[in-house]
Amino acid sequence: MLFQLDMLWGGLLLMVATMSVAQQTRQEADGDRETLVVQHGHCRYTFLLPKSEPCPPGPEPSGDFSSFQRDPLATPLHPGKLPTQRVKRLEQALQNNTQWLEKLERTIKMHLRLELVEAQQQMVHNQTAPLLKLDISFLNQTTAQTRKLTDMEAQFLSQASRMDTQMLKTLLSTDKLEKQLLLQRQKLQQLQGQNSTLEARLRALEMKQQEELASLLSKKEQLLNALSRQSAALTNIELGLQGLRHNSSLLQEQQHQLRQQLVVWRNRMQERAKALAPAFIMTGEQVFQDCAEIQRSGANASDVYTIQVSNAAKPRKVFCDLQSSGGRWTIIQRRENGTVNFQRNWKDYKQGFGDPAGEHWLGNEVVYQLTSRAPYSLRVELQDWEGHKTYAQYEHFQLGSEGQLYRLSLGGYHGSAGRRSSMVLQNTSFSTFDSDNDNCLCKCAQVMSGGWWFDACGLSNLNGIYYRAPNNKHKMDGIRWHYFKGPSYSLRASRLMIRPSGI
Ligand SMILES: [Ca+2]
Repeated sequence: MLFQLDMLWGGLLLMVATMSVAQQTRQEADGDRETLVVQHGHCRYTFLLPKSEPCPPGPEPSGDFSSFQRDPLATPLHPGKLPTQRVKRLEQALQNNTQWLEKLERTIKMHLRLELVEAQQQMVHNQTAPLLKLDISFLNQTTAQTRKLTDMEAQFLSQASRMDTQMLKTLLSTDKLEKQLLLQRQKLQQLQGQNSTLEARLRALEMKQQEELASLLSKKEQLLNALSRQSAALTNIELGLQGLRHNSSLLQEQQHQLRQQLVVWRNRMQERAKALAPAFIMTGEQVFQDCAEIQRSGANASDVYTIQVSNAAKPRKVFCDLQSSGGRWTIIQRRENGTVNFQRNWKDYKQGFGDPAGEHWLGNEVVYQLTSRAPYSLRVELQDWEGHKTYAQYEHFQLGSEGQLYRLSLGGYHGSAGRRSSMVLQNTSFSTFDSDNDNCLCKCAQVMSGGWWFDACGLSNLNGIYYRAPNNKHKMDGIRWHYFKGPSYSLRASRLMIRPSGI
């Protein structure tokens, strides 16, 4: 019981404390109840309390708790029963107050909870904005960092891709080099094999050469012995020759005397031949094929004679040189003063033109007939404007027929007019300005003038234009012989003459 009283007083003290905290309190009386309104912050609390009745006089309690010792539900107490009734009322009042306090406590707790929730919400609201700002800032920083990382990753991937490509190329090149190395090794092995074979052959050759060298050395000793013997013999021969030279000088003197006698006899014979020459022509008893036959018949004077080639229709007058270089020459061409025009057509060169006693061309047809019946030699005599003379001689000379375009065939060249022939030796056809048979796309006879055995267009042309000194130089269409005076020097005189070979 005393415990319940303590609790009641505690609850009242709590209520008083609560009420003291309240900012505003209002009391209203309604019948046997009292309405108590408490303003706490924004909240207002209304309490319905039983109306208190006047308490019987008694000892006044001490302290400041007089207002809380009143029992609002107290009823008038009968004498004798006053303590018991009062206790019951107090117990009832306590019970009611206890219930009320519990209700009040629940209400307060509920409101406190609501306020707490609101306060938490407010706190959350107040703190959410800065947090959101922080989040956004952090998010922006994170995004920037993420971008940087993405860029770095892209760069890294790009570099990695490049390195992969380079590595792939390196691997390919390495593979290629390995293959080449393998091939080179195989070739090297083959070469080593060949080298060993060659070395073996070389050794065999060295052995053979050593044997031959030994043999040659022995032969050399034999030859040296023979040479010493021959040297001794030569010494004896030289001694004998010294004796013979004395006799030879005597013989030379006798030979010189004989030559002088021969010259005297030759001059006499020439004088006689000149005296008898008309008789050869006039008598007509003998027919001569060429000048060689004329000379063989006794004529010795170089002059114009008549010949009758076996296949020719009529006799021809020719100039015979019966004195130069053994004589017996039939002249077939002569240039000496430019009095005859050599710019002729094919027919003229075929039949011949000019005077046999002067400048003339004997004719391709008669030369063909002569050289086709017997082997002939050709001699070319040349003279420049400085007085130098030279010659070129061919031991074999023959012309083809007209059907063969008077094709030239030469051989056995020798002479002083150059170390090489200025005429093409074989298969060169004759050309004139109206018959182009040379080996040039051009027409050499028109470019070089005259008729000749042009090649393309060759190193000679003795039928070119006659140029007198000093206008004879730098002339491509003059009388040329390359290996005598060069390609553009026009000569002063020329002769072509033939005779049977073997004389
Ligand atoms: Ca031509």
